[in-house]
Amino acid sequence: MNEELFQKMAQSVLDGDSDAAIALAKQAIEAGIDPLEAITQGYVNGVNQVGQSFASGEAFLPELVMAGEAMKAAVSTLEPEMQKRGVKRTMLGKVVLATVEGDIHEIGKSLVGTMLSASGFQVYDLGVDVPASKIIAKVQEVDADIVGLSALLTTTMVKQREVIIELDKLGLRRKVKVMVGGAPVTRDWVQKIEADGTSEDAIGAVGVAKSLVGAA
Ligand code: B1M
Repeated sequence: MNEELFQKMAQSVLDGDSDAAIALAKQAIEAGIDPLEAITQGYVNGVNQVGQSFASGEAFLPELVMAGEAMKAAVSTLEPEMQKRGVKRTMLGKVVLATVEGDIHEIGKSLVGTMLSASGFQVYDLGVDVPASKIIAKVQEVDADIVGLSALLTTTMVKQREVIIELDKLGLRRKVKVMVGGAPVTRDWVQKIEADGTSEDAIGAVGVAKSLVGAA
């Protein structure tokens, strides 16, 4: 039964139908389905298919935009339920989170933020297309434990390195851990830029963040 709902969720994203995506999200909440499962087994399949069609030239930017909007609408609808289900404990640490400069992909970054905050981290989400200077200013302002940098484009991954270099120049690199993520990020890249951790998904990101603050 859940399978059927998950398929409809993927289809709503493929159709770029935000209303349907929201209605299905509400249906999932009423049925007691884990909201993260709805995202990963439902909507994400739709957005991945659109991404593939876009890469192969079968879909165009408007389809990509509409799929992104539908996905975003679904995640926003499910977000309060994710927060509710999170087991809040003592504050585990402060995380400054952003999608790097030049990159406007926000869905994965926001999902990571929601899961971190539902797990007990205080998250300062600076949004998308955020310059290194703004990220570092926030790290200093709130005395962050972790800075989380999302990048979805091969062309913007370099900005993750830029933040690390800037932190280093200011003598902050030892003080703050850097977690990077996003579809193009590989283990090799993480080693190359000397980041402290990465994860392929939002659940994994919570585990990595916990280990970075010694709470795992
Ligand atoms: Co864009 N886009 N896009 N896009 N888009 C990709 C990334 C792409 C792979 C599509 C493709 O060609 N197959 C491709 C990148 C190619 C590359 O560089 N390798 C691409 C392109 C080319 C572009 C444009 C350049 C298109 C154009 O204009 N010609 C343009 C760039 C704009 C810019 O940023 N400057 C563009 C624009 C857009 C939209 C705005 C239309 C829209 C985003 C809407 C929005 O966010 N509000 C969009 C979308 C939707 C996608 C795809 C289809 C889906 C991304 C997504 O939301 N996935 C994407 C293809 C794909 O990934 N399948 C694609 C769902 C989300 C839950 O997963 O973001 O991967 P994800 O996040 C995961 C993990 O990566 C990880 O956990 C998350 C949750 O599980 N994670 C972290 C992410 N951040 C993390 C941080 C961490 C830890 C884990 O620690 C800090």
